[in-house]
Amino acid sequence: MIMEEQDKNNEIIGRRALLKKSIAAGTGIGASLAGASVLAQQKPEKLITEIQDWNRYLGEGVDARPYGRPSQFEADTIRRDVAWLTADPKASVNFTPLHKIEGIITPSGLCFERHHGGIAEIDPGDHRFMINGLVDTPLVFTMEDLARFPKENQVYFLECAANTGMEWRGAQLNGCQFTHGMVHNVMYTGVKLKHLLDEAGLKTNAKWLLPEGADPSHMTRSIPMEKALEDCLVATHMNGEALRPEQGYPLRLVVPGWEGNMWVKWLRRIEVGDKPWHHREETSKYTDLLEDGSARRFTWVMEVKSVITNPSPQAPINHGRGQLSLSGLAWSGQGKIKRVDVSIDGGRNWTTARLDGPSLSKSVHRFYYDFNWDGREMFLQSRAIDEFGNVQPTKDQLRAARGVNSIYHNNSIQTWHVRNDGSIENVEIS
Ligand SMILES: Nc1nc2c(c(=O)[nH]1)N[C@H]1C(S)=C(S)[C@@H](COP(=O)(O)O)O[C@H]1N2
Ligand SMILES: [Mo]
Repeated sequence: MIMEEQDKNNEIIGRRALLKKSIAAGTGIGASLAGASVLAQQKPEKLITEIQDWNRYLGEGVDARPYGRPSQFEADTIRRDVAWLTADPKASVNFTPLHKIEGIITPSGLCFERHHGGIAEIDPGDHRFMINGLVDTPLVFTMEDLARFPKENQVYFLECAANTGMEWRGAQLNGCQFTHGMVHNVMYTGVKLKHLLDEAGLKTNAKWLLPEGADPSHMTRSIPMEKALEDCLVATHMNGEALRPEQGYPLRLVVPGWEGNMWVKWLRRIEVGDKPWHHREETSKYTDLLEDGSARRFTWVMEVKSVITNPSPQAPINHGRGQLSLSGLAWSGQGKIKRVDVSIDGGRNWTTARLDGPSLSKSVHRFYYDFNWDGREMFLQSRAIDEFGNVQPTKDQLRAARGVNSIYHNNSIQTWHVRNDGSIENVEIS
């Protein structure tokens, strides 16, 4: 079945060796055995027979990395931007390298960033958080005041409503980092917004909130009171340490399952009112223009979605045919993911993928599909279904409902075209 295969150390193993290998391992799956080679059949090579530098000389001591950093060999695992997307990096976005990460938690240094006025650099001692408007007692909190309230820990995804927005009219960006990388998933530590609102005392006509950022963009969004009382957090920590400056240090609003724009960073004030404010970020932006000229507004929930992260255009198949571990992410702003299906033939046939890792509400889920690739071209797709039965739509279904004017809320099924040589391209099929 396989003529030649390259192993990890770039040694060529002939057909005979491979056949023997599978017999020795006793798997009965023939040449599809993946990954390892039998030591006894390995040609002597330096990496095996000689002591290497890292095995011989003392390494750096505990004083070398007071704050840890990734291995120098992971220099490619970084956030990246798309130069032509925006005019200035201070009002721009970069993307999470989804094809380079595993599990469900996004490392803090890899979380995509979206700023409208650059990163505010705030000394927590100078930060004040206020609640005013339709409350019994307008309040000002220091960071120390906030630290006295009961805390909780929750893992949530944050997805920008514009994630995948460049793909509405056709396949455009070549890599899941760029098509789907405006999402991150971290563990937040924070105080329930409800506790703070209770402290101020809500008036009976208090129906809406307007959180505001301390950055030069003065980001504001109207949030209905039911959501604020249900599960919103005022967070100080992500992944166990203080929020990173780019994620809103020292204080950010967490609005689980809802579009990223509402998760106000550098949170300085919440005004309580009786109706929505209709500010810029919920009228001219983050509103979906339909074909008939009308607009969907207040489209808060991020609907069920998934993407195959490996293999994908930035992570082609380098090991040839045979055993393949396909992997991806799925999420729903409504709750948990119940099932993910994978297709290798562009949606004709579907197989249920294996969900792995914690299944948490409004968090990303990790899925795997382990199979034997016969070396033929593939059209890879994934389709997520959440616990309420919501099914991720095809691109055609989404366009039939919403047209092509929008950039927000594209949760449609993504297709990767895998060629015989393992290279991969972002395509669309209808
Ligand atoms: N104060 C403030 N909050 C903000 C923004 C901003 O520019 N200023 N950007 C919003 C947008 S559009 C998104 S998608 C998320 C991005 O969060 P992140 O930078 O942690 O990825 O923050 C939101 N909160
Ligand atoms: Mo956003």
